[in-house]
Amino acid sequence: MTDAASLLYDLKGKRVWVAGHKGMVGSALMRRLAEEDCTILTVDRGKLDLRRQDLVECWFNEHKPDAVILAAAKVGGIQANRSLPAEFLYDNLMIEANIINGAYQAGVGKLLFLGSSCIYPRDILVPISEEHLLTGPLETTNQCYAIAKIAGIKLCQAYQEQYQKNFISVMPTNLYGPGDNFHPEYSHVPAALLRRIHEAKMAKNKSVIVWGTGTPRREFLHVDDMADACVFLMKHYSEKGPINVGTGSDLAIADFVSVLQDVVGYHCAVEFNHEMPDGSPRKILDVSKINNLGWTAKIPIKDGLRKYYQWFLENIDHLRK
Ligand code: GFB
Repeated sequence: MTDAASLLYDLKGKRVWVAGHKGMVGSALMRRLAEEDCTILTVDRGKLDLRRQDLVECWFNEHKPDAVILAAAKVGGIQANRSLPAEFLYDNLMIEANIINGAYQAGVGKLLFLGSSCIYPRDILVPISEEHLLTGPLETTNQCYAIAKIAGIKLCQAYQEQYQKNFISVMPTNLYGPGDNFHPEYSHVPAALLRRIHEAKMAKNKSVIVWGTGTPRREFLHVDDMADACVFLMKHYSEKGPINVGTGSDLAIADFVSVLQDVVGYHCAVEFNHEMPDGSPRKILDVSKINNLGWTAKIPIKDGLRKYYQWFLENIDHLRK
């Protein structure tokens, strides 16, 4: 990592709460923060329901974190977003409102809120830069999730402006990696297709089903790169507006399938199911802002997907799904 930017927040000796430490991003943050000289705080979902304001406030009072990384969220792929809009809106609004306001009340010095690239308008020129927030209509399949995440960004911004709190928001592109959810319908596309191609290989099937037309393009970032970016931004970013994190390149879903077939070592025919949605046609992020601060993604997609498949095989008996 290049530390070209000046150090704005020192993690050394700090008590850092990783909210959502068992999720894919949260567990990558746990691995990455273990390299920093800080104390990591966590709490299990069974012990603290983040949707309950009173419980979240008590937790802050008792544990007194210096810093918070808000990686807890209700997340899922295109079909989960379409099927569960109430949970995607309600759970995410409650979690972020409770934690961001709780952090303000408890005098937390730094907070990083994780958003998503789906906050940006659907039909916008790519690569999408941070200024495009709220300049056009959202993609309908994940509108509720996007609105919740936009509310979180605005909440961080409002506490910055009104109370000079160092609360920042970070927008990752599509992520994949260890700890991903492999639910056959509700997962994101990397997990869904990795699993389906692997199962086709095991069953020696002649074809594999891929949703939509295969033409939408997506940018995929390994979650270890994402965790590294979060730690970098905790230290070096303190602006009011969101900052994008991605690789700077994307590929069509049809091409992504070929790469996954290489990785799994099984090339069969691909059947596109046009009944299923395509979602956003293209949403590659403009990552010049974070690149100019001195951070770039390091894990090439093929290497990342090979590691991902290896992890999948090693954990096949206890995957989240
Ligand atoms: O990761 P994903 O579900 O969500 O990817 P989004 C959806 C794209 O992959 C669509 C295609 O173009 C799908 O048609 N696809 C092909 C598949 N086969 C499959 C499959 O088996 N499963 C899935 N899930 N997709 C998400 C948002 O949008 O982006 C989230 O819904 C979040 O809320 C995430 O913001 C970053 O990329 O469309």
